[in-house]
Amino acid sequence: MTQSFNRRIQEAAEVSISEAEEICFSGLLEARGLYDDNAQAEFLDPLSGDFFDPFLFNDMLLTCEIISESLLKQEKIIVYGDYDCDGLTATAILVRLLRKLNTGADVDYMIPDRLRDGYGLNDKTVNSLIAGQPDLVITVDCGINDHQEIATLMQAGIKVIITDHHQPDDVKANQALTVLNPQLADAGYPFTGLSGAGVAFKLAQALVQYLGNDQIDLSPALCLAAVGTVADSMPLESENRILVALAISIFRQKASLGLRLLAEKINNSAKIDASFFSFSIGPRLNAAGRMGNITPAINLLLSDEPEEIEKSLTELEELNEQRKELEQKIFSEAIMQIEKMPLAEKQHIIIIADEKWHTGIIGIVSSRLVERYSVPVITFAGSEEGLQGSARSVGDFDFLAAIDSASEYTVSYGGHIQAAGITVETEQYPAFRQHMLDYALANPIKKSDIEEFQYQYILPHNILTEDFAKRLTLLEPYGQKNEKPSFVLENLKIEQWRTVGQGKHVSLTLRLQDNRLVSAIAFNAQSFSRLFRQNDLVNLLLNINWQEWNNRFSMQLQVLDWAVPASNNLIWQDSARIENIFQLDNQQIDNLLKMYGLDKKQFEISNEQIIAVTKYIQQYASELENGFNTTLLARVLAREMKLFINPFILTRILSMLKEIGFIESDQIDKNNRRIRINYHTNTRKSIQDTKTWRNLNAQELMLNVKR
Ligand SMILES: [Mn+2]
Repeated sequence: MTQSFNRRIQEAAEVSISEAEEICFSGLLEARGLYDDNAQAEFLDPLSGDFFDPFLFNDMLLTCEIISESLLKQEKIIVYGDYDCDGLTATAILVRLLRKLNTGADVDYMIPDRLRDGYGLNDKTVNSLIAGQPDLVITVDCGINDHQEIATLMQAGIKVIITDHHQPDDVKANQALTVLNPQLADAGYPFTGLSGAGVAFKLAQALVQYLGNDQIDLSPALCLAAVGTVADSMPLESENRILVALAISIFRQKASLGLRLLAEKINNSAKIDASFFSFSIGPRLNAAGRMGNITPAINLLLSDEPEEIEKSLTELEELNEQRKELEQKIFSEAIMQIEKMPLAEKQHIIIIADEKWHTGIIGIVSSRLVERYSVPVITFAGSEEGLQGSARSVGDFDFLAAIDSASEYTVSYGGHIQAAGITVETEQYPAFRQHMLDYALANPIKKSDIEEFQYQYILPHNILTEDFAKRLTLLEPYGQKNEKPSFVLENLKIEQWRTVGQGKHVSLTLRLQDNRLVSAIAFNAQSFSRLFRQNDLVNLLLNINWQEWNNRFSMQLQVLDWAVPASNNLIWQDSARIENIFQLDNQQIDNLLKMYGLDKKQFEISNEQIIAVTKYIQQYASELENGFNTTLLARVLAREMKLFINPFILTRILSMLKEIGFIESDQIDKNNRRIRINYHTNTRKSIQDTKTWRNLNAQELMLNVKR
């Protein structure tokens, strides 16, 4: 998709700016699978889109009949939810509506405790449900695979309705009266991407219609459903796109008072968008469940009393602070563990455990570790059954398949390719860990950032205008299946740069090929300042944002990644090719010299170079351990150590240092590798005893190294 986009963009270079922008923009729509004009128009105007009829669910009519009868008979109804953001908002949607209908029915809810009960129904929660003697239980965001528990409830004379959006394992085993789940093959519903809160919202729509209760405003329910949808990472396409876009447009006015006050407290002037739901509201609501005290979160969503809401807000903020502190503590302890590990135990997967860690936090810690180390991670904490782990993947690594292969060591596990939960007995942990290390070694992740980089949209400089930035906002709200587009701009000249935010970020002024100046920000870009200097050319991967500041909108470029543009020196430009030929020719340089007319001097290695590389590795050991681009490192060395060096020479020196046991090293992909100083070897060979030295010396490439 991107390749054809880039081809079209090259054609666009021949036409006027407005035509080029047109081609570019429709390319972005096509990349979203939107080809014909109607589909594109619908996508660009989600606010006038229509919801699907909720009665398309085969079970919807019967569900409404059962609930309506229960309401009329003033029965006791319990909504059984979940402790995460989706489950909480789903619970709130139904409880609020059923109470609002005000038939005298006793409407209550129950949410399992994340730390004590875990997700869904189990013996314990079923017993306390039965003890409450309800007439009707409606599950939200859970229940689809709890066959035994549902059967027990039904045998106890309790009517059960399941609403859920998780993948069903065995439809026939289900004994509930009705099931609303868009994932069921015979659900009858045209869109499978609803969240738990989305399904609850469809039920709310249907009930209001069924009861002929038009005066009930479903806007608060819509906003709750949107928060649940985004927080649960559901695809923002089809009905979800309409739902989220609508909710964003009315949120500050029509969301329930609790949500509105929460948003105000977080940031009174923040732009309400999908990322506000996922990064600001979601984590705060989730903090309650993680810390084992769901009350303030659900009260916040259910209440319309300002005082009660204020109290819940304060408690929720406290829980969120506690969560953050605990997260930081576990995260730094995890890093300390990882730093001490030998490279082999962390280069393809990281598995760490501490019985003292908190099971409510390990999921976030795993995610942060994935971000830092770019490998799949499982973080384990102590639990009743031994160790409970949370797995987060990266690239194409399939966690479910990985854990499947180690199932003999587990008590239980579940989840999907990207994220999974695992429980193992403490005695089985070492075997489980070793199995997973072996598995990851045999099935390494294929995706690398650098390869990704090549598959982004390459944007001609003249299209980068405020108009274009503004137009891109039509693609919002961004989220799953509708990611914010990132663009590559090639050969930008660094006119000026300075560090901001206590040296953590870099603010750049860049000159475009048409001579205009634009500014960009690179967050957490400490290494950028060592890699580039004023007047350097750079290729940047960036987001084009249209941002409001003091009631004024402007274009803001956010740098996501950078690379050195191709130069005309082959050793620098295509070090991977040089390397390839060198290896194919049995590590002889004759062919290279002949084929490309290169100068032999460029391949000669001196003592000074070896010493400089060694010093540099010692100084920046921890950084290099996380991976680096060989070409970039060669350039840094050349500049900082004031030294002639290139990627070829650097690679040879690294080989020698590996062969004498000074470093361990592995290749991430053709341009990137990781190295680690090997502090444990005390029987080091001398450089001259290495295979690499002997080979290069035989070709008269080793200079002034004393024998
Ligand atoms: Mn959910």
